[in-house]
Amino acid sequence: MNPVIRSTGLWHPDESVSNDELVACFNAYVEQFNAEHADAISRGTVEPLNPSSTAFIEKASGIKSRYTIDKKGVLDVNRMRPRIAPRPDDAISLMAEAGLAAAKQALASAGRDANDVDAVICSATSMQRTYPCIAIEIQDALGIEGYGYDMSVACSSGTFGMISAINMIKTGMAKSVLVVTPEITTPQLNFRDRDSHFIFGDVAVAVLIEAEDVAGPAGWSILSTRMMTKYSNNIRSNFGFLNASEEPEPAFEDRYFVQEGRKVFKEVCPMVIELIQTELGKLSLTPDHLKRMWLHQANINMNQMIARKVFDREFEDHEAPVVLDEYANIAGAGSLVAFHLNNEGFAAGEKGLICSFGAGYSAGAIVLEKR
Ligand code: CO8
Repeated sequence: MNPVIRSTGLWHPDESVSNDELVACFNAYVEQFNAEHADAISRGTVEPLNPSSTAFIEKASGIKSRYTIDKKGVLDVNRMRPRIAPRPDDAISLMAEAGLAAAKQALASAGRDANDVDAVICSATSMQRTYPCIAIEIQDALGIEGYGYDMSVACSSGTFGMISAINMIKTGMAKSVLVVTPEITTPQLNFRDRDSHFIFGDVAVAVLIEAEDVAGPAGWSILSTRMMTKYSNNIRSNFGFLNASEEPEPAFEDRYFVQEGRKVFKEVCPMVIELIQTELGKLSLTPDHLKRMWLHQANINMNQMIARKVFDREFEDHEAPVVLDEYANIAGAGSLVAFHLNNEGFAAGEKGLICSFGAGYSAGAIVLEKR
């Protein structure tokens, strides 16, 4: 059966942190650290920390703000990480709550309820816990029969999750699948690291994928899908449940996101350009057949380079829309949030491409046609 993207939904926290606010906190931390270690710094045994700047962040990344689940904790110079209240085991988890809000919006905009959905996939960079699955929690909260499972492929979590759902529909395993990507990234970010403290934000996005013979909003046909991975250590987190048994115990800092940003930039851009060109070639399409590309949202300069090379010309903003100015890097949700917020104005037959890329390395492409 042919799969159709029927609808999407979005959730983000109420609170947003501007670059100026983030930099003020970071620089207060730098001053505090340098004052506390003044003697060691003057002896040359401790390196002084350097301040961050809004101008650098905007130029290097294009990010202007990011949503976070707890602004107060992030901007508390003595804490610099969100504060999450523990919940009892019978309360819904934070990730499920975020995913649920996005899922409800996707279901409402397609006029669906729980009885219409066969399966839930929760696909995100990191899971709040390994079991029971966050997907099963969302399935239960919505009252969906059938099944749910979690999966994770870093920044390609959203597209790989969608492709899994697309294949379920194609093989007849399911008629309607909800893919939910809650990215609660700010607890994984080292807000004391000058190179990366500005990069990530919190969000959740959901996509409803159904068989085309199920009556509903026109939606989007899937012309092709592509998944690729290529091992790289340049974006890494060593966090996991084995940490508890590691001896010596790892430093807390080792458990956060780390990257070689320059190398990522240099290696991922050509990989993604080639992937998009190959995918279009397989469909005998040229880039001019694409009205829009919804790209992963990590860095404005990366997105501009990829779009310029793929279109082989200067392009208009609406041809490769940017949401990272407001949302920052939202990991596996980036290309899908760009799609959710910028998919109006397509006539039947017009085409677009969703493309994710990031840690792994991983990249996923889905070529769409408006029905
Ligand atoms: N303020 C002021 N100056 C700074 C700052 C700062 N905050 N940080 C660095 N600088 C300085 C450096 O010290 C350096 O100075 P100098 O030239 O004197 O040595 C200068 O600025 C340039 O530094 P960089 O070379 O590091 O700067 P870049 O221009 O390369 O920009 C970026 C850095 C923005 C990180 C850029 O390299 C980039 O975006 N690269 C791509 C990264 C990317 O796409 N990563 C994807 C990761 S996301 C992903 O896959 C998901 C992972 C899982 C999610 C986990 C959730 C937490």
